[in-house]
Parts: sequence; C-alpha cells; structure tokens
Amino acid sequence: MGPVNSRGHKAEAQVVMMGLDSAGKTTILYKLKGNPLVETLPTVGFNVEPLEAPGHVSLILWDIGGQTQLRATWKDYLEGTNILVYVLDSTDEARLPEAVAELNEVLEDPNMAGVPFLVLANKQEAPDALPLLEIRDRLGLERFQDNCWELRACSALTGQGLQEALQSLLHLLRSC
Ligand SMILES: Nc1nc2c(ncn2[C@@H]2O[C@H](COP(=O)(O)OP(=O)(O)OP(=O)(O)O)[C@@H](O)[C@H]2O)c(=O)[nH]1
Ligand SMILES: [Mg+2]
Repeated sequence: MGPVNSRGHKAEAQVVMMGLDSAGKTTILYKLKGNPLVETLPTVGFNVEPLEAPGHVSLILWDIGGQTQLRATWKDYLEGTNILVYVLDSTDEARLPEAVAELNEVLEDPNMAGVPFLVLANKQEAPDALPLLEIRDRLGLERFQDNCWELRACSALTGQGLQEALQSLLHLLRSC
C-alpha cells in the first residue's frame, strides 16, 4: 500500500468513516482532533479534517453522514480510499442487523477490493453497551478473507480506546 513510504517521508492516507446515523462518527473525528467536545448535529453530506498521526503519516479523515437517505451516496466516497473505518453504536442492538447489512453492502463495492477496514464498536462506556465479543459474533467478519480488518472497542465520549484504534488503523495501512 502506498501512503507510508519506507524512507519515513511524510505520506498521506485517505480514511473514510461510515456507519449508521448517530453511531458517533463526528464525535470520534473531533475527539481525535483534540477539539473540546461540542454537541454534534446529524451530518448532512460530510466533514473532512486532516490529522497528523504518529510515524509521519498525514491522515485525511472523511466523516460521511449516515442518515438513511444519505447512504446511497456512500459509494461515491470509496474511490481511492486507503482504509474504511466503520463505526457501530454498541448500545443500539435493535439496529445492529441494519448496520451489518450496510457494512456488507459497502464491502461489496468494487472500490473496496483489497482495501483494509477497521470496525469501531463505539459507546462502550455506556452501561447497556453490547460486549465486544458479542458484537464480533454478530458481525461475522471472518467471511472477509480478501481484506485485512480489525475490530476495536472505543468510547468517543471518554476517549477510551481511541488511541489504540488509531494505532490499529496505522497498522492496517502499513501492513495491508
Ligand atoms: N454515550 C456515548 N454517546 C456518544 C458516544 N459517541 C457519540 N455519542 C453521542 O451520540 C450522538 C450522535 O453522535 P454523532 O457523532 O453526531 O453521530 P454520527 O455518527 O456522526 O451521526 P450522523 O452524522 O447522523 O451520521 C451524539 O449525541 C453524541 O454525543 C460515546 O462514545 N458514548
Ligand atoms: Mg456525523
């Protein structure tokens, strides 16, 4: 994969964040940027922000709105992406099947062939969050053998797990 070159020169990677509305994508974006937490509004269209990551990597983070009527546009953001970050609301058990179905659809897009992906089980600090192991079972990601992928737990509210998620992202970019 291209963005991280062996001489340690600065390289750029396109990161696309998707997931159902209210999963916490925009909150994750601004938490990673170190911005003080502000109330988010449902994203109409997208937000895009640069992020300087450890190891001389510049990430361009695309945070795509997840409301139902926006999902038809998701495929427009996949061309040229280096990695997909798919965010789940761990407290939204009712919509987990819908989230999985949308993820499957994204992964079937020809532009995702061979592209690594990172699934973030967000809102893990909430008392009613599904445990990571249960989410892992219900995602059935083992089917995707042509892509490198990882699943991580995090909370954009507390910041717990976000730096580890960033490390996973960088690892996937480097090794896939
Ligand atoms: N408890 C808890 N709430 C969170 C967490 N992350 C985000 N939220 C809340 O979830 C709601 C939705 O967050 P957003 O970041 O706007 O969600 P989004 O995925 O960007 O949604 P769309 O833009 O509509 O696709 C907000 O009220 C956030 O404060 C978390 O880790 N824990
Ligand atoms: Mg948003």
